[in-house]
Amino acid sequence: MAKFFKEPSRTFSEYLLVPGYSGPDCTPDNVSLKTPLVKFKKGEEPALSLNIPMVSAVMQAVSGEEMACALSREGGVSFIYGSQPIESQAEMVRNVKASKAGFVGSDSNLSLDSTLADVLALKKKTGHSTMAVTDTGKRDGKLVGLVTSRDFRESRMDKNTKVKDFMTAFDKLIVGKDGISLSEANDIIWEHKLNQLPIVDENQRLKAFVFRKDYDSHKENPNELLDENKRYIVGAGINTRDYAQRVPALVEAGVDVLVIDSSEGYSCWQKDTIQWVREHYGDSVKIGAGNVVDGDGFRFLAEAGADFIKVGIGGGSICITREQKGIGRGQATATLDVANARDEYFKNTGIYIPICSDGGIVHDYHITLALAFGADFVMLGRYFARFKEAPNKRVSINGNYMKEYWGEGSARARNWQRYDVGGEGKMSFVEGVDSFVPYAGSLRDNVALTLSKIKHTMCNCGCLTIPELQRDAKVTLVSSTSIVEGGAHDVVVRDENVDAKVQ
Ligand code: RVP
Repeated sequence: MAKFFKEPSRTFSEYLLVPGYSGPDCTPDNVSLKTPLVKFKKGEEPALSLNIPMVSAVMQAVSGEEMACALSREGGVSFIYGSQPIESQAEMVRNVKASKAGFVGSDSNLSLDSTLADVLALKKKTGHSTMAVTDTGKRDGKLVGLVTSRDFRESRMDKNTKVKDFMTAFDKLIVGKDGISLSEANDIIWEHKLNQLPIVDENQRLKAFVFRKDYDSHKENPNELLDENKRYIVGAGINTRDYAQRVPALVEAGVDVLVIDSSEGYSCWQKDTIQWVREHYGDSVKIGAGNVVDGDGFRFLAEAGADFIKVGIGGGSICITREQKGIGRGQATATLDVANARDEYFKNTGIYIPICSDGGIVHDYHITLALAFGADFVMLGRYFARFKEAPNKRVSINGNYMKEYWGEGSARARNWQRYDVGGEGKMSFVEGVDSFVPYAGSLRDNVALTLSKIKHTMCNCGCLTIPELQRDAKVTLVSSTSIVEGGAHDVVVRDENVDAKVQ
């Protein structure tokens, strides 16, 4: 007879936190959101930790280089999507590692023969008004000039004017030498009243820019997650097919942590992949695995040697796996079950394996609930896809800005390796949709607001750290009627339409 779970599986919206005692020290400023990213032995420190419990999803629409830098700056980690050729994924990792905190790789590049029309198109695409002119038109070419909005008058100039005729040429530029420190670069910026300083090597090849505004924000980023060389920490997704080629390329590019990206991870292929990594790199390469939704799946991947384990099947906002295949489990129940298995494993072995609740976070408080249910951090797709740093396109629909957001199992991404069950390597049916999400602006502003809510909730619960929340949180199931009670109810909420009728 099949095994039946006694309780229905539930999702985060069905729960609330019940406050605990808050003492005088229980203030948001005193809350630490530091959390382990990879496994560690009792009494030891993990080799990698996060300063905030958030990572961005292994998705084409979410985790590119700009997202990776922006999130690491705030204390989290992006996992660069693996559903692309090995070389381009490794290049993205290399670019993130090349953009030291405060030093930014040039994403807007022109050649001498580009035209004003090209300048305007590029500005529209990237939103940036500083453009490098290089001999190759690429980010690492020899720097021959710079174009900023001060160099042209759109209304007065012919769109076919060549960049070489209106750029500021190299000999008129003030540049920094490759290898200078951020504070030296900042001194030059201040001394010469610049908005940006191009950094070039001894062959005049462009290495990076330092922007005045970035220097200011760098100083304001106490949570920044950097390696020992002050470079951003970055992750990457891999699959269980081409790991023998992909992993070496990513490691060579400088990746800090890998994750096997799969919708269902309780499989021999994940074990083989982890084994291969251990045989070739020992413990020096960190690798997460998943996704699982119960203790059996957790124990299997723990024994296989995973450094962290992801939880969640079918809860993603763009995911239709449950409808298509009838597999999955409510995200709250899955997280709780796996967290219990993790705690049991820790008791028996002295090894703590962090777990990540992946998918289905709709409201900020769901993150706090996921942590209270035992997650060490959460992975988010929809949340980050809304931001300007995501690699997806911004479009205007009915006068509102939206961002495109599509699942890895959609016909658009065609990431069949994520849904691989062996056999022929192809996509048999879709498990994800193509959609839009409202554009929400910068990652920095939104993450700050989310963290502020998490910290306030933790204070209400009397908890100053994530382990305290995991240990002391009091959680209550809510009835559907009390969910209604939680929103504004029995009042007419003012909006423009109502206000217009008020005399
Ligand atoms: P969400 O944050 O709710 O948008 O969910 C993101 C998660 O959904 C991803 O981290 C991944 O686990 C899952 N996903 C990605 N693509 C698909 C799909 O096409 N079904 N699902």
